[in-house]
Amino acid sequence: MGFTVAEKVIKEHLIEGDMVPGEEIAIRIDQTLTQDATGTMAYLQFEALGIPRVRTELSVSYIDHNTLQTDFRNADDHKYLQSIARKYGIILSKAGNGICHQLHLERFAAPGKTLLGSDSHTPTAGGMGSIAIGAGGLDVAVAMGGAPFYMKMPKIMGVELTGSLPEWVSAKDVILEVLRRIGVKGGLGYILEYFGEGVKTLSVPERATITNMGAETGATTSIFPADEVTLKFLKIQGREGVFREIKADEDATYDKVLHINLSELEPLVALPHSPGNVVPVREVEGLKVDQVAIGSCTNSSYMDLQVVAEIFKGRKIHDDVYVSLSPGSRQVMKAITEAGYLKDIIRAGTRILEAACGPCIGMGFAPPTGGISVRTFNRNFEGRSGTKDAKIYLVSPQTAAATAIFGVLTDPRKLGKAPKLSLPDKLPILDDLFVYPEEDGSGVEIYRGPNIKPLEVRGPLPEKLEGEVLLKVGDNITTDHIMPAGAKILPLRSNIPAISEHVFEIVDPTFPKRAKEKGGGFIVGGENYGQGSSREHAAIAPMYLGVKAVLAKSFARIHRANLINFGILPLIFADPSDYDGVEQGHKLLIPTESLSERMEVKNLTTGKTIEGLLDLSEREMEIIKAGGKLPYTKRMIEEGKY
Ligand code: MIC
Ligand code: SF4
Repeated sequence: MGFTVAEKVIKEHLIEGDMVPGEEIAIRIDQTLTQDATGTMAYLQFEALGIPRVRTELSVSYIDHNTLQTDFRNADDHKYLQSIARKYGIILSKAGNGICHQLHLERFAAPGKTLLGSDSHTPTAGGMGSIAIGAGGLDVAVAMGGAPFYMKMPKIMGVELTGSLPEWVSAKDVILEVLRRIGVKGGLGYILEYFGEGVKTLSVPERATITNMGAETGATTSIFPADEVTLKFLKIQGREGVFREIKADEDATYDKVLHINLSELEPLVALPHSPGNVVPVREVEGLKVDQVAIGSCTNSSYMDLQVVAEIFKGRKIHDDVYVSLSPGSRQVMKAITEAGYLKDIIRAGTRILEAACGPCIGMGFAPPTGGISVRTFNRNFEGRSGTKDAKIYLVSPQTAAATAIFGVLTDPRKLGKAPKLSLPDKLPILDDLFVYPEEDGSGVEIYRGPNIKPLEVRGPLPEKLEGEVLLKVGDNITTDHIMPAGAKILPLRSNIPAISEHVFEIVDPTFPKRAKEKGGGFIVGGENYGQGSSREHAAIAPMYLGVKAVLAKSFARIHRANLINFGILPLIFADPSDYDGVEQGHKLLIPTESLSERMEVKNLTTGKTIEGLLDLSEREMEIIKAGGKLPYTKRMIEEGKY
């Protein structure tokens, strides 16, 4: 039987286990990436492992999430990251260089490589034919130390593309269509692999838009084949040397197949507050908007900005609308400048922001009270924009630009003939904001500002877990709910005691105080608990507040791994209807002398005992018993197993 593209790359990197869906496998990691907001913690953990130098082929530390430097804390973190990179053999991408995923695609991603990144949109590099997976910072730290990455072998969902995109319809609409069909949980346990005649009609950056936002389906990653289109993009980047063709075998089979005829697609929009809430733009056309934000790792490549410029040419942004643009990288910025597009964007009235994540992570450009913001981004979770009651609509650059002109949500097909878009034969290569490490970093002093606090580690698992249900929440709780980001909270990413004061802030601001008063306790959640960002702070800060277990109907992949990594039990209701019988304030007792697949959860308030499933591999059980992955990995290193 033949192999799919994903299976081929996994097979080449397989270290342990069988490639049977659902079984635990370990793969070798060639490349890692971190970004500043998850990176400080990842590198503190890497330091704690005591390894003198990274053992990957390539590790890059990007500074792109928090670049505001509103005070010493953020600037200190950047200096810390730079000193770490010099010492341990990591390439540093300085603030202002661009967004990690866009830069990695341009300068480092390669067909057939494995990439582990401490950011959930790491699958962007799947557009290049890499197996690129998002994970918590600790998993990335361990991979930098040369250890394999463990995961359950995913099933493969083939997405067959036929036809070609009509005018005004873009790659963003393709991934919105996938989300419309399978929703924010539909990719759980899968790799989305694109195949079919339509694939060759999409450039690498367009493919990357699709694999990037595949994260919103809950998929482990998404991947495209590496073909002549990939080679063309690599040539533009002066990197054709890393090309190799990777195509699925003729007789490859998929566990499930979605068919999408590109020719039948139309402009789509994800309505608040979920990327899975997708409808055609024409159904909500006419909605008055306050803001349009263009950029993010989903839509800030050359062609995305080219189309915005073409639409803005000779036009003016509507008086009632503010428009921002955060370019994906300096390469893109320079290219649109040289092509003359930037002047059309500026003349129309756009506010040009830095090449960074910016408004996507709530770093400025927050909408007004109750505001409507139309964005080319990938997430529209409640409160993420910085304004709790704002409503965010996710669209393509085409729809965003048309909306900016008319001041109301607009189907871009209204604009008449669409401009022709294409990648130029050459893009400017600007590698000068990458700082390369010292040959021998042993003498480099690590810079540590006063905001960097020591790591918090949980001790070994006690014989029983006892306490109150501190909070009960519903389905699809995101890590933005658990551990919000934004300009106020991001500077605290290297200071767990301080950041823990903001846990669940937008759900229940009394949570941290109550958790501390009660000496910790439990959280009860619904389906897909912890979807979204990879931020391990959504596990570390609750751990710091004494959270012992989360009892939910189901978990999102990265957050589940983060809970285990920090010694918090992820329990699944064996009978989902038991969710209704556990309320906030109930006292629970979970005997933990021995861990097994089925755990007793005694509700001391109601007197009822229910069952919680502990769906952990043996290795994960050991991690929980050790009190988390850091003590576990240290032990493995001491025993010479890594
Ligand atoms: C996001 O898009 O939610 C982030 C901010 O990039 C996160 C990482 C973080 O919280 O630092 C992600 O996607 O993992
Ligand atoms: Fe940055 Fe937004 Fe992309 Fe996250 S989704 S990496 S915050 S641009």
